[in-house]
Amino acid sequence: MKKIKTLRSVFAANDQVAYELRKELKGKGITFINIMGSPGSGKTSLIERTMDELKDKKFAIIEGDIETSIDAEKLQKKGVEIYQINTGPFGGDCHLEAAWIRTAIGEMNLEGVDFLLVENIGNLVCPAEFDTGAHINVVVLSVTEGEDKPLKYPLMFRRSQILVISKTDLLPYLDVSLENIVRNARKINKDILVFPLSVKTGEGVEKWKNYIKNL
Ligand SMILES: Nc1nc2c(ncn2[C@@H]2O[C@H](COP(=O)(O)OP(=O)(O)OP(=O)(O)O)[C@@H](O)[C@H]2O)c(=O)[nH]1
Ligand SMILES: [Mg+2]
Repeated sequence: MKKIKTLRSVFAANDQVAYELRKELKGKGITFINIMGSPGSGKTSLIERTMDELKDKKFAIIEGDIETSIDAEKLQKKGVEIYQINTGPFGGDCHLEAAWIRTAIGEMNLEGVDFLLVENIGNLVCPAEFDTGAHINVVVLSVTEGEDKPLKYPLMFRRSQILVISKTDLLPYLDVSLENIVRNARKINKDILVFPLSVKTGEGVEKWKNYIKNL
């Protein structure tokens, strides 16, 4: 019987593009950070704050959304090179793929850029399934999402090197402990680096900023 091609080949093709992209950007001295997390977890707010904190670094941004360019328009006000990928017209995929990033950067001016930040589509599952070509994967989990999310959505935490626990200013109003979120995340990925922070109060931002600055 003729072998039936499976989804494995789709991932293999994506992985090849991702591998080449990672190498190409490294050669240009650009660090590519893929920022993932649920809708509303605080990805755009983190990007905004990171750019505000590191004014001596040059950023380029790719915004992934199913519909609208609301986030891109917000970030564009900072005078940064920005590219919008909307998946809505192509079936509304809930993730970004390496080939789409490659197309985007082919149309962007990355001259002198230190960091390419990609805001992936708001989703705690699908974006983790596809290697975008990033050097670093970050998952942003807000405290309001609850302690159990690393256990319920493990792939995201397995694929991410960094966990940003956002909105820590809201902890006093919730039955959620930071320690339990970290413990659950480390059950899935014992090496994950954790940055609890609030862009509202600035708590924890200095540590995050220094980490990014020294990449
Ligand atoms: N209290 C508090 N609110 C925050 C913080 N960070 C973000 N928010 C709020 O959370 C909401 C969602 O933030 P966004 O940055 O838009 O979240 P997002 O992950 O980019 O959302 P999508 O792009 O729709 O997936 C906004 O109302 C922010 O003002 C924080 O540290 N503290
Ligand atoms: Mg956003």
